[in-house]
Amino acid sequence: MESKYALPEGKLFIGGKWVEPLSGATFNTINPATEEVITAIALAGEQDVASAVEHARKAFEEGAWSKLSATDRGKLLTKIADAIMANVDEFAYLETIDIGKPISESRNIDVPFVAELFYYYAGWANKYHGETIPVRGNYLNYTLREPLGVVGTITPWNFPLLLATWKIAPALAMGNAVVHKPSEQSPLTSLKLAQICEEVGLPEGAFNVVTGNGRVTGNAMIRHPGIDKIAFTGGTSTGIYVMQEAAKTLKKVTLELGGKSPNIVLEDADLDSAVKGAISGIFYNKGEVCAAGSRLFVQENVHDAFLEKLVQRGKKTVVGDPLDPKTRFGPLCNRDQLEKVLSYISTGKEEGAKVVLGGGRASVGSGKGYFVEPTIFDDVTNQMKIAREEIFGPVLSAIRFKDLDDLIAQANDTIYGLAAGVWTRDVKKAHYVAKKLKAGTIWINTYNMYDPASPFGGYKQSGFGRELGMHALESYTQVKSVWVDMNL
Ligand code: TXE
Repeated sequence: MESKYALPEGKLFIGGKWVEPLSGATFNTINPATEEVITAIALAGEQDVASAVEHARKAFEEGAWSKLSATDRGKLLTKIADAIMANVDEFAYLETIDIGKPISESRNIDVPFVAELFYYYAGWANKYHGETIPVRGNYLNYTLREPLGVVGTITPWNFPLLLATWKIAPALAMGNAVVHKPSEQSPLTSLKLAQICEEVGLPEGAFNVVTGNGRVTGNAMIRHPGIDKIAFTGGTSTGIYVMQEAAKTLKKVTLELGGKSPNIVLEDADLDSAVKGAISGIFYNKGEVCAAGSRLFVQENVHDAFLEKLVQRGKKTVVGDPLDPKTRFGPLCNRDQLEKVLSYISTGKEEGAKVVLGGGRASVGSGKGYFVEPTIFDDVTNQMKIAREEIFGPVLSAIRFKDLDDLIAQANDTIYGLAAGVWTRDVKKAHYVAKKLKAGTIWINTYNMYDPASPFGGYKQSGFGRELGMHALESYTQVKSVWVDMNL
């Protein structure tokens, strides 16, 4: 471990204990800013996953976890949130060295949001419940809202702890036990969360962490008959595979997948605000954001003026050391991602799009690290590969449109439907476009807004099921209808 912040090296967190993997296997996690090994991480095999599921099942059926009242579960989630904030610097540091996220974002946005989520779902623990229903005849009918059992969470590397918490917090709040697999690219903060759960006295087996890759650990999870639900965030092709495998044991599945979200500038927009929104919509978190506004639609009569302002502002996005508090743009998460993004940039050039900003690798400090320049393409058409496929990096494709009909047709012409932004001063047009777009979240005169209370999820191939807010609770519970004969 390259810092004073020590985690148990090469161990899994199962049944409330730190254990060596039965597989005997480990892998290294790499700092993308320096390309150095941070630490060895356990690679959980099939037996390890089976052991985690067994402990989770026990916690759910008969352990101390199963005996807690909903109110007490909520209190524990509050303690987790408090402990996260008490360790905010350590969490932020771990996230930043693991995936290159600027420390200003880890420290001020991601980790506090994680704590907020635990506070938010702590409040729901004793408030999402059944009802009595006025049925025909002299019968009492009521429903019990019950947890599903063991929930497997499989999460990506772009917002490691945050996206994991979107699942873990509501799952625990509703009384499920969780077996969590973070991405192999970003396991550190999930291990730290396990330490916190241990520290606050979460009953053993309620939360387990099995680190490892998709091929071994992930596969073992989606195939294990003892897991009742898989909550997944990741690439669309992986999501399709997860759903196919989960179908074999009829697991419930929620999928939050990729996107190619339109960020739309109408001719009457406040162009300066729209420029800021377009830049943060694509360069925030280095564009490694499922909801990134990667297709920028600009109405043709303001196109040239807008692009000029956009490029000027884009030039201010300086690539730097993610541990420097002033840095707003760090390295991509891993070498594969770097190569993928560079290859899309080459494709864009070959397709005839015009690079107006960036367009290559960036060099920071020693020259090591997976840095790429913030890149903007102009003269893109919606049919080009760079406008159709999720790049998952800081590459913006600017596309022109004539009028609202043309816009709606182009914006919806994608397999994805995760999010969209609309910039306009015309309130009627704003709501008209919001209604017409096929996407799970619409931002009007803003972008990338999230709150624990507001639902998030996809239309079309961006997945299904809603995370956050009370909508998430539905997918971590099931309803039992109970009938009582009241006839004397
Ligand atoms: O994602 P994966 P990767 C996209 C993005 C990126 C590409 C690949 O375009 O370039 O996906 O990234 C686990 N069974 N997104 O490889 O593979 C894996 O270990 C079970 C978009 O990181 O989808 C990790 O924990 N699990 C996305 C999680 O799935 C498996 C966010 C996500 O990994 C598995 C991330 C398997 N067979 C990537 N294979 C977004 N839009 O939010 C992998 N996993």
